[in-house]
Amino acid sequence: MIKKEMLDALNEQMAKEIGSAYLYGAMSADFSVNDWNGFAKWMMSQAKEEMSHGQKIYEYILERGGRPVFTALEKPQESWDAPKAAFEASLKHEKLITSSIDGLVNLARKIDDKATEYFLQWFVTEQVEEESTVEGILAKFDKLGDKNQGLFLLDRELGARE
Ligand code: OFO
Repeated sequence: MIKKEMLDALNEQMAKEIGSAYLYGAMSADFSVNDWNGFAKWMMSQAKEEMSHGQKIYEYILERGGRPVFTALEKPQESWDAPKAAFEASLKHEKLITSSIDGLVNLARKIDDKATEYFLQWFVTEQVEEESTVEGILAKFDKLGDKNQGLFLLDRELGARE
């Protein structure tokens, strides 16, 4: 059975992953109401992915004989000044999530919970990918400068995400 300290930390992380889904859902809504339908689709896919991250932790907790606990989530911001600002906020958020995952790995090591340390490796790798994807998108925004036509093309490109 998993130790309480680790269980509590995993439950907190589950809330953070679902909180990421909340944030990206709010970004998707903001894009939609501003007619950036490609960005909206991309962000909604991201929100769904975050829900699946929460689900992974949920299942792991159950597997280890613990109880997944759903806590209240903070209301996310509702609107952003421009599409790029939302992606910048997303990168900032992912960096926080990365340090949160790193903290969990450190805790698993400290209490010698090898199973959880191994379980968390998937998240460590995933965070590298998450940060790099958003950094790549931001690099494209930078290349556009203030050219509106480019922004429409980027909106279309991101809208191709499944
Ligand atoms: Fe779950 O990777 Fe983003 O937050």
